[in-house]
Amino acid sequence: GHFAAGGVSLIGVPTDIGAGTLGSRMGPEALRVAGIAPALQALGVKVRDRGNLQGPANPWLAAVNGFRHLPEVALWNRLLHDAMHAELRAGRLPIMLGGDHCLGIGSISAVARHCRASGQPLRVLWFDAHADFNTATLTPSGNIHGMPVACLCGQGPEELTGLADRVPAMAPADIRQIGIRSVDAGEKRLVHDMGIEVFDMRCIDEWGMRQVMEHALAGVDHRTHLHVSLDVDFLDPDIAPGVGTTVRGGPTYREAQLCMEMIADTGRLGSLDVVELNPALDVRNQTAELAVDLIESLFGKSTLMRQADG
Ligand code: HAR
Ligand code: MN
Ligand code: MN
Ligand code: MN
Repeated sequence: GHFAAGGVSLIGVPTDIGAGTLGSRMGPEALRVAGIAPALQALGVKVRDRGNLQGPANPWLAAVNGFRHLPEVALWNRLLHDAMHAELRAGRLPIMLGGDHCLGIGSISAVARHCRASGQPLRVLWFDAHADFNTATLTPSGNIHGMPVACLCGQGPEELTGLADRVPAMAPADIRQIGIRSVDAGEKRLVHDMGIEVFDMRCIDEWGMRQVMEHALAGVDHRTHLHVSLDVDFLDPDIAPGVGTTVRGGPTYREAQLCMEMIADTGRLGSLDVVELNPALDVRNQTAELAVDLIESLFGKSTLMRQADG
């Protein structure tokens, strides 16, 4: 059967608690307005919209000991971890509608925990302009959306590293980063020291997206749980203006579609984050609509077209 045979569950997480720009709290509604649920239904996927989680407001404070809003970030992530884990246990494919990328901590903590319980190997594909590997001492901003991968690998405060059944929640060997083009100096050293496999924009330029994705998916087998964490700032800002931290020189529409199509071909997608979409900065919801296009490909839209043709 289809890899989403148990259906998908949409979990809205309307917060910008870890970001440096307000507005990604509106991401879940923008994705709904762009038609995420009917788009998946048209592909034969059963969709349950679980609505939005409710958490603390964004107090918009300065950093304390290197973190902005640590208690609130921890609470949102605990709520998300529990919601995501419940969906996975019920055999469904959760799609987290963010919200900023600090939410990757709760989401992927739940996925990693579920994989240990079910004996499945985990592969996280982290699509982003940024490495998101800062720590309290390295961060230039205190914004926790710049820290989720470090937290998942055990580098961070226990409120954020300890959401799953063990610390670190995830091994550095379980993640591949794709599209990276903005990394802070200290962060760069830590990513290297932790042995994270990074396919940066230069790799994509020199090898092409097909070879990059073949490398990023190498070793994925019939048991692997694939988690996709899609930070919308991965995309070139010319096609995706609705994000708070744009970085020039990202993948084109077709390069991004190829990523999603190659993931669909594995048949191993198990969970998804769509984060950093900021409708306050978008133009006529085009970035949300683009995200929905990519999600359609992730769920096999073009594969179905090929089958229909042949
Ligand atoms: N590296 C910068 C910082 O840590 C900017 C991080 C921006 N992060 C995101 N998510 N938008 O990838 O402050
Ligand atoms: Mn499962
Ligand atoms: Mn990110
Ligand atoms: Mn980013």
